[in-house]
Amino acid sequence: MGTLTISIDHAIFDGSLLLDWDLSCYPLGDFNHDGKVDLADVVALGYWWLDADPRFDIAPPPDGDGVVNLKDFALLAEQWLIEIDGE
Ligand SMILES: [Ca+2]
Repeated sequence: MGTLTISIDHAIFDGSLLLDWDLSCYPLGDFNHDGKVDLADVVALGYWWLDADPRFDIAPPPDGDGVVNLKDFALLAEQWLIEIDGE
C-alpha cells in the first residue's frame, strides 16, 4: 500500500490531489494474491473456465483474448510455483 500526493500549481486547477492505491505486485497467474502460483490459483482459473472474466484472462498478455481458456492455463503453468517474498 502506498500513498502518493500530487500537487498541481496551475491556473485552471488550483488545488491538490491525493491518490492512494495498492502498489503490491504479484506473479502473473497468482489470482488469489497470496504471493505464489499454486494449486489454489489453478482452482480459481478452473472456476472461471470459458468465462470472460478479465481477472483470469491473462493470455496473451497484456489483456488476454476475451475468454479464460488453455492459453491462460499455459501461462499460469509457466509461472508454476513462482513465489515472491512477503513483507
Ligand atoms: Ca496464489
